Amino acid sequence: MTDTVCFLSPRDLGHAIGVSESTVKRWIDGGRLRVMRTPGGHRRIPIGETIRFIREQRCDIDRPELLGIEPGTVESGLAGEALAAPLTTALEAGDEAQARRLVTGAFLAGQAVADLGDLAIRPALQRIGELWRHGDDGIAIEHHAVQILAGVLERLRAMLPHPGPDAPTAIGAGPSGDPYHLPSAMAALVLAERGWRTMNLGPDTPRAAFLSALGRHRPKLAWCSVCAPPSPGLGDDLAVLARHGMRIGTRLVVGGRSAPIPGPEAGWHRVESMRALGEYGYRLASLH
Ligand code: B12
Repeated sequence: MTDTVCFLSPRDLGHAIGVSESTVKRWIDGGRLRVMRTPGGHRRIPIGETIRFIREQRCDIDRPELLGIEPGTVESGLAGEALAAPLTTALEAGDEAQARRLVTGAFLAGQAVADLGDLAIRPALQRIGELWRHGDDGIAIEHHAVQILAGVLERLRAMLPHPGPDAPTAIGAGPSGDPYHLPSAMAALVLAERGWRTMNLGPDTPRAAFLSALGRHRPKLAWCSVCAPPSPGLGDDLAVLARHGMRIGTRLVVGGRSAPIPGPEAGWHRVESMRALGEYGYRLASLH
């Protein structure tokens, strides 16, 4: 997998995507691919940069193993809503490898992480969520599906380019008492894909811990993912986070199935989907 491949030579990238070494060198010298140089002056392409280029240019991948990608990943050609049904089947069967291949294949084909979340992962889990009513089996399948997808998201993250030194920072979490792991992890990934340096504090994060992370890192953006039925203290928590954010220059956005509607003085924005978060993040990152 990609964690074993960190850099590629122009020759290996050429082989991986079916072009000549000199074509890759031309792309590098023309600034289309960023590289590091070895002490001997040879060009080496970081894997995150390689994947970025492949996704943006919609390159065919002839030799996935050269990129550390497992065989079968790039063949499904499914994206968006079309991915939801096979993904559901893979998750119901507990077929981790197939779930990984499907999601990673769509990602490599250029599908935005936000669309993977809104159009494929969300509906697949919606269907899985119907199963818990059918007893222990359903609950086991649901728990396993979350574990599988958490691993898949982790893998996608490892395929993104490292944020540059000037990348803005975003920090986020699920509020106290909210156990949902995937939505906040997905928000982090969506923003990372848009060039943010992200820090996901995860589910069930106490307000004081969230505040402390904001104070320490002074991010440009904070997200809160509210998926469990809102606790009585949630309104207060969001107000305190938003006020603190305003003092230190952090914008707070709130999303998720149970996100409340903000009042006129709330000081935070509600964002409806991962796609909208990606767009918001993109706009905010380009403001100086
Ligand atoms: C996995 C899961 C669990 C797991 C979570 C495990 C974990 N560690 O994450 C566990 C087992 C803990 C669990 C528990 C319960 N669950 Co549950 N769960 C689910 C399930 C199957 C998937 C949720 C999920 O992760 N979805 C994937 C994410 C990515 O999708 P999403 O949450 O829809 O988020 C999308 C948007 O909301 C948005 N978004 C989310 N966050 C953010 C943040 C920002 C900033 C932005 C911009 C956007 C955004 O983008 C996402 C992608 O489109 C749902 C089914 C469903 N329909 O969603 C049920 C579901 C939510 N659970 C439900 C229930 C009833 C429960 C329990 C009460 C069950 C019980 N009897 O114990 C408990 C309550 C827990 C609690 N404290 O509230 C019901 C809720 C019904 C309702 N009307 O509220 C659902 C809908 C299942 C069902 N069909 O009935 N659950």
